[in-house]
Amino acid sequence: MTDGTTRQTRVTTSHWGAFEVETDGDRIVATRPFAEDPNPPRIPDILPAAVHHASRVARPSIRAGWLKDRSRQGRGHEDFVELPWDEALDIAAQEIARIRDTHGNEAIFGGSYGWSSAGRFHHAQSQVHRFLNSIGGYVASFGSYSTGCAQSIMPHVFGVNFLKMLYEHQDGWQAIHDYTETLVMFGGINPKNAQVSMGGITRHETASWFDRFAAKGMTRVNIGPQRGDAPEGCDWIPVRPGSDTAFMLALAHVLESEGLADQDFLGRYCTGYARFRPYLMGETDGQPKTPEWAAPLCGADPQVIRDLARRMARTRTLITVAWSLQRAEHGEQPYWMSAVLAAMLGQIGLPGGGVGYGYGAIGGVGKSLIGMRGMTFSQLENPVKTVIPVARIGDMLRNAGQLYDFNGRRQPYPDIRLVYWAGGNPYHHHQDLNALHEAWKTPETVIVNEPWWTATAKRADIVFPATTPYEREDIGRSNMDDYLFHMPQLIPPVGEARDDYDIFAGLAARIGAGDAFTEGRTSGEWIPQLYAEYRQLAAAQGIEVPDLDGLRAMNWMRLPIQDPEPNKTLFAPFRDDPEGAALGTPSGRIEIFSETIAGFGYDDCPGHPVWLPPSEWLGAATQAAPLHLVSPQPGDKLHSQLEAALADVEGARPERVLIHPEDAASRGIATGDIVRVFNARGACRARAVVSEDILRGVVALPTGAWLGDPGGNIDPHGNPNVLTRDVGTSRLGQGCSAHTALVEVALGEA
Ligand SMILES: Nc1nc2c(c(=O)[nH]1)N[C@H]1C(S)=C(S)[C@@H](COP(=O)(O)OP(=O)(O)OC[C@H]3O[C@@H](n4cnc5c(=O)[nH]c(N)nc54)[C@H](O)[C@@H]3O)O[C@H]1N2
Ligand SMILES: Nc1nc2c(c(=O)[nH]1)N[C@H]1C(S)=C(S)[C@@H](COP(=O)(O)OP(=O)(O)OC[C@H]3O[C@@H](n4cnc5c(=O)[nH]c(N)nc54)[C@H](O)[C@@H]3O)O[C@H]1N2
Ligand SMILES: [Mo]
Repeated sequence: MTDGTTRQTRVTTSHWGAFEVETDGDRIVATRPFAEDPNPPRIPDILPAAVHHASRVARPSIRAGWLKDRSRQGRGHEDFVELPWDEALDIAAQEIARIRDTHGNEAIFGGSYGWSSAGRFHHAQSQVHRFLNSIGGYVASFGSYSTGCAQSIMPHVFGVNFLKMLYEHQDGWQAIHDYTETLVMFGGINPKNAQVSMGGITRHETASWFDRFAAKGMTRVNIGPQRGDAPEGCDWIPVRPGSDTAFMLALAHVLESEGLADQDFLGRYCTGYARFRPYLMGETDGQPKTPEWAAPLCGADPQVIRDLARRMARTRTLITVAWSLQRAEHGEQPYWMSAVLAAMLGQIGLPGGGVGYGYGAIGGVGKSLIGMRGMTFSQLENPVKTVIPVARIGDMLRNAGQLYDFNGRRQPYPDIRLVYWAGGNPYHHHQDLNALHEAWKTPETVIVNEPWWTATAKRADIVFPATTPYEREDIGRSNMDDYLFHMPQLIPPVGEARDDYDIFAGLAARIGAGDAFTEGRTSGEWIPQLYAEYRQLAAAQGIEVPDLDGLRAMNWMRLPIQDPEPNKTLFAPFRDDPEGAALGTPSGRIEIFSETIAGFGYDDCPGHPVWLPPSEWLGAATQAAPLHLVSPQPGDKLHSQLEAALADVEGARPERVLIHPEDAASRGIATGDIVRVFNARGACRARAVVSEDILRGVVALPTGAWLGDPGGNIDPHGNPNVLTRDVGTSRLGQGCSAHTALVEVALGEA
């Protein structure tokens, strides 16, 4: 749409969905909601300010000390020298080649975890992986910060790929609406988080579904530390973070002791209940896992637990578990135990019954839509086979050559000399950032592609300015969505920014791998090529999409994809035919006891689910650190993205911390006060919000505030990862355990 001046409005998409962008010449001047989205996020409001922010990286930059004599000291402290592109690319290419030729590709860490931006071609992580593969490979990472622990434990329990189960097989919202009578949500289901999905969900409907659940009279129970984790109107059973396994065991104890457990289901579809039952009933350790036992651990009333267990047995019940529960020490246990609890209820395989994971974590879960794949830019083959669990990067940098356990294997950490990051912000996402800063001194060189001077860019040696999606053409689509977008180049690159593709093409050419990386194409040639492949794939499925010029003219289209199975039910085929549709576990059944896991001999993840108190939780509160910190996802943005401009908004930083009135009163804290949140690992500032909606003893500080510059002993903006623990969930999952942390809060800035 043009109004005769230089103003134009077009649609683009992102991980938080589609939105309109108004440009005036080479500037983005406004964003507006996408008309087809019933519940459009406000996240893009700040985007014009962020894209043109002074904190954009203007030109290739190399840290002064590194440029002078490759000094590793001063990483994060020193000024950068700006260089012309050719010179900076020459220097970086020489350094990459030097490290590869001296230490081998095993010395290059290219895991480069992070969400970067939507858009199928210019996906930064795919680009960096392809580049590193074109020059001989790199050390990669397994799993995600989101679900790393679940990705390791759940295949042992259900014999399926965890993410495939979630996105392709779990009951959709329609089935839940039609069949579920009681929805038991551990960690809630939060429409705030469902705004976001990989590649974007165009119609944000989670909140509308909850309105329909309420209208139908469905019982909706949120179990966790915060009322606000579920939509308004849900019942709330406040429980302490890290205690869910005790709560679930108590529910299981009621089922078993009152004859409510479905013994037929347990016998026919499961293995190992006979090994688990003695533990549950206290025959092995003298401690029956009764509601009275669980009550002081989780802070819930025993009668509330008993009533809920009876109700769950009486009605069609879906247990849902937020990803946050496995982003904690022993995160394997609530995940496994929720499966056991669902098995005891005997409703697995019935519509609207059983168990499901990550509803509300991202918008795609529950959408019940499996769209077409395609538009994938190949990352090529990685000849290096060394892979670390994604959240173990600090351990890797600290412990080169040392052995560690991971899901039944024992392997050494590689000796990393070069770190290349594109599309992620480890100084946002990693735990115990002060400890990371020490570990970060070990590699010889750190190279980062970034649009903004993030904390990670500031702690690199070489920084290449990358474009944002608004500065390049791309195609937007997600498997979990029924829209297709042409993402036009809206403005020219800001400063001297280049696309990741062009940065890597420039480096690859200098290392003699130009053809391997580009296959002789520019990005302007790759997009038509990949789109043509996608179009063919679509045609083969009977779906007609226009050619690229046609899509360019349309900007976006709704795809005529219908879920072939809107009422699909997780594990229904298995329920119908347990032999013919046996699960992929060693027994072919749901494993309540796993011989495989027992065989690993891990005391932090034995052969059946158990209650293992975390090392930091309210049951182990100390005088120095009496409060439990949870660090949820921010509602007003995606992780640390767009933070540059958000931080400018009056009163927005430091980030807000939610605290219970009694905890606030005993510390003399009122809403709006600047406080210090601290423990032995670090300290940050935050702005207090006093609220009854959080359990006493718990504080919630969202992630995403940019870490301040090194040197100070307090982070001024409120980044919770100066407080969190950098320890794997267990030797089995080795996931991120961010939600396990004790802190103290005090009035004042000091
Ligand atoms: N305490 C605590 N910590 C957590 C969590 C928690 O619950 N608590 N959650 C964890 C989870 S689940 C996750 S997923 C992580 C998220 O952590 P990240 O995914 O690392 O966070 P983002 O801020 O999305 O980082 C993406 C970066 O890519 C940059 N970028 C965007 N587009 C482009 C591009 O086209 N090219 C390049 N080169 N760069 C681009 C952005 O500017 C941004 O700096 O955080 C984890 N950390
Ligand atoms: N707006 C927005 N949405 C996002 C993101 C974003 O950055 N912004 N990030 C996306 C990403 S990458 C991910 S992985 C998902 C994450 O999705 P989740 O893992 O579901 O989200 P969190 O926000 O970490 O945690 C949800 C809630 O869990 C509760 N909780 C913490 N510990 C416990 C516990 O031990 N027991 C119980 N019962 N509850 C607990 C906390 O109160 C917290 O508010 O969110 C996605 N959605
Ligand atoms: Mo995540």
